[in-house]
Amino acid sequence: MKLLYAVLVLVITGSATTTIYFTYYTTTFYTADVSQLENKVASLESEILNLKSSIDSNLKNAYDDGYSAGIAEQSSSSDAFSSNLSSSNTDAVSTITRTIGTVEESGYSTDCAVSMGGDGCYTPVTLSANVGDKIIMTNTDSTGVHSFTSGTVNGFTLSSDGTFDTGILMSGDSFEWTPTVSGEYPYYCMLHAWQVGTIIVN
Ligand SMILES: [Cu+2]
Repeated sequence: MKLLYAVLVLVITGSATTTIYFTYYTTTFYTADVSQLENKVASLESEILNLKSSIDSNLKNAYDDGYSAGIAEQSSSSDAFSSNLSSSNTDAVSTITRTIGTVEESGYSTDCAVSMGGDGCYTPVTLSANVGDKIIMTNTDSTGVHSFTSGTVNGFTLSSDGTFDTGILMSGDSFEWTPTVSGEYPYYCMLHAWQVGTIIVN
């Protein structure tokens, strides 16, 4: 009977001890696990926050870069646009350059004069042009000096009208005139009264 009692006590004590130990063990590990998990969650949350902030920052940088690139693109294309615009404007008033020269030795002889049966002492003796054209008058006669003076000659009387006047041009010198009004513009050489020409502006 004593033995049975002792066994019973042993069994109960053992069981209790096991239970207590098991409970302690479980609780300890459970607590440690929870604590570990909590740490892990906190660490993940912090990681997520960092990632979020990094994404925000990258997005902002990308937006800023894109915005700058967009502005640069827009401004370069607007430059291109305005340069196209101005070049097409230039095209619209496209300047045609026309030239008139003086006939070789036209200062020494009246032979070139139309009135003397020649083709004219300026070449071409009659120039057709349009308003806005660039007309370049050049003394192409290597032997003398001449002028292109707008106006008329009556005998030896020179009447300049002031529309244009190159003044005396040495051989090779040029003068540029752009007509702004259509009409017929006679001109002459102030040094050689037989030397006359006409510019017809349409
Ligand atoms: Cu002349």
